Amino acid sequence: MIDFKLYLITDRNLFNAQCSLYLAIEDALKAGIKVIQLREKDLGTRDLLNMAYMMRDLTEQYNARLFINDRVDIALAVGADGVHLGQNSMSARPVRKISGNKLLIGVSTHGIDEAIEAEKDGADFITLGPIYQTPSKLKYGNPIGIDTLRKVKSKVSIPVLAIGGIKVDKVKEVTEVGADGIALISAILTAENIKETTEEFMRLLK
Ligand code: TZP
Repeated sequence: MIDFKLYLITDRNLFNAQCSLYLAIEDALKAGIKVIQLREKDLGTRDLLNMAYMMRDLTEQYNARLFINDRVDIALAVGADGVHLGQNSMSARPVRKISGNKLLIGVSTHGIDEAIEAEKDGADFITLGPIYQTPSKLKYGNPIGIDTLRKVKSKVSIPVLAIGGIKVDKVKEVTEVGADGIALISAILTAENIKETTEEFMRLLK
């Protein structure tokens, strides 16, 4: 069951040292965030596995869920709660076959067709975006806008989390067109006060 509305995604490259990422994540957990996605695409398998164990320990301490981006094997190895699949990952159907009911499955989507496809494949929820301009447009593509979010919401029944350029002042706009929650990186991880910013997002999403 998807009972979270705020999905925080890691990016250790925003920090000078890896330990700063853990401290940042811990601040967000202290504020009460209930799910973290480990997404470190440029790491080799062994390093990613080690990070996944550390994140599993940390999230467990705060009774929060852990998702692993793309890597079903690592998600299963560390006892994560879920896996988050990109458009180049294995699709949800074979992942379900491998993982049975051990993992929740999130899928990154960028438009209506991908959203419908992800639902058909058996995803538990999707992220949809980038809704707004993100810090790295090259990496995440052009913004798809609020209208696409509205249309996707009318086409799929699994939860849709809006992603991409979401700051505190955008929460109202995306939830008004039906977003079930939001997913983000920089608004929390680069905040001056991570705990207070996380609390503010949680309050707005209540
Ligand atoms: N997928 C679509 S946009 C995005 C991802 C992973 C990046 C979101 O980062 P931010 O900093 O919250 O805009």
